[in-house]
Amino acid sequence: MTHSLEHPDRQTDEDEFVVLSKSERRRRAKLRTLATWGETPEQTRERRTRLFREHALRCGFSQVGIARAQALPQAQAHMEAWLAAGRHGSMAWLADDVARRCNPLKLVPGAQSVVVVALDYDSDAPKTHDVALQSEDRAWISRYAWGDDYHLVMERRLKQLDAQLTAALKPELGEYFRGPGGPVRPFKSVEDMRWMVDYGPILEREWAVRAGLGWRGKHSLIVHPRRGSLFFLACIVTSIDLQPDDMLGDFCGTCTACIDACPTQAIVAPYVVDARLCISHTTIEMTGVIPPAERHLVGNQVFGCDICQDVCPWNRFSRPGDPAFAPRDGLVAPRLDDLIAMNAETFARQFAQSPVKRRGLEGLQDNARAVREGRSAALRDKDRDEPAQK
Ligand code: B12
Ligand code: SF4
Ligand code: SF4
Repeated sequence: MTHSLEHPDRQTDEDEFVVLSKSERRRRAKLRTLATWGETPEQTRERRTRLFREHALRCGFSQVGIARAQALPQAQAHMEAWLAAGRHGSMAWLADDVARRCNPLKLVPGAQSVVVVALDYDSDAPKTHDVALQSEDRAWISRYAWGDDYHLVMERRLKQLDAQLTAALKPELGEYFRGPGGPVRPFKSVEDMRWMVDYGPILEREWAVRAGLGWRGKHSLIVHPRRGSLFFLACIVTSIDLQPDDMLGDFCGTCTACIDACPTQAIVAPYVVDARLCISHTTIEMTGVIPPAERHLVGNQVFGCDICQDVCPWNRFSRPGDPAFAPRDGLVAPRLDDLIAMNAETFARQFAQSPVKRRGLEGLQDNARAVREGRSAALRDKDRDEPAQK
């Protein structure tokens, strides 16, 4: 057994250690003994692993996988090179404390496992090339942003999962928990189980690969052989020892569809995206108006970009997503003019609890105007070139 959980003579009171009464000590010891009675350490580990999986699926996640927590020196070297080349663009926060981002043991002392959960978000609505690229008066909002904000949806479920696991494990882990070689800490989810979605200092895709949730596609996103890539990820770092999953192989093969389709050549090498060139960065992360020189490249896209995923053959297998992500009325290929004319009240209603809210009405309208200007410039260029070709 790698854990030493027996600290019956203490209890936490706002992180102060106090002495427990004899009867309380006995009661807790009995509870723990009952919880793991007759189990080998391996069986305890298997049972806890099952518990994590079952609760994650019960909380509505579509996939769950587990990896052994460890530092990722190779990913760190790649990330440092990526940052040194300035590929993070305006996202300066990505360069903060890279060593921590690449080592879950710096997030949770004594971390043993990284649990990765996924939530599908696809729907039957058309793909980028079906609609947006064909229609000059239409805009494209990325399919991940047609419904509720995934941060909110995933956070709600992670909180639920955290509460369920804490309740289920408390009898056997008690109030105290000792990570291997780590200090004695109260068994509280914030200390022994830390979950994060998206903005947490962790390389979610690196862990998704290790936890067997898919392989890293050449567009850098995680692809699963039976669900494609249209799912979100979140990680739970825990000091609980769990059974890791096997990794899947890389099934991109000789395909380069995503690299070839990217309108800005943002996939600078297989598996490496230069965020500065990525339309998702230009339309969501970058502050200010899209520079005139880049407008013709963003096509119809006013928020995010789906092109590299829409062309991926594995997305034939994508699954209908959670109802929270179902497209709201009018968000699949909205009219550019409608976006540009939208007032604050309509924006607040249409984009309540949506990821687009973050961009704000002004930002969305700046993008929509830039798309329209980019289109007009492209049409002017076409008109100028066509007589010359005749
Ligand atoms: C910053 C960020 C972005 C940035 C940068 C994208 C990027 N590729 O890094 C921007 C704004 C562009 C972006 C866009 C999108 N994002 Co984003 N993004 C993130 C975020 C918050 C951090 C990613 C990060 O750390 N990037 C830093 C770089 C260094 O990381 P990296 O790509 O993993 O770097 C590795 C490789 O480059 C490789 N590498 C580097 N050099 C070399 C050299 C060789 C030889 C090799 C083999 C490898 C290699 O090693 C590096 C370290 O592992 C994650 C959430 C998270 N916390 O992980 C979501 C996340 C990756 N995004 C996500 C999504 C959905 C998107 C979009 C699809 C949204 C949209 N529709 O517009 C697009 C897709 C664009 C794309 N093709 O990547 C999902 C992906 C889900 C999935 N199935 O994979 C995530 C996981 C969010 C979530 N919680 O679900 N995103
Ligand atoms: S999201 Fe769009 S711009 Fe970014 S890499 Fe994919 S296709 Fe290229
Ligand atoms: S489009 Fe092709 S190369 Fe790109 S991720 Fe999908 S299978 Fe891999």
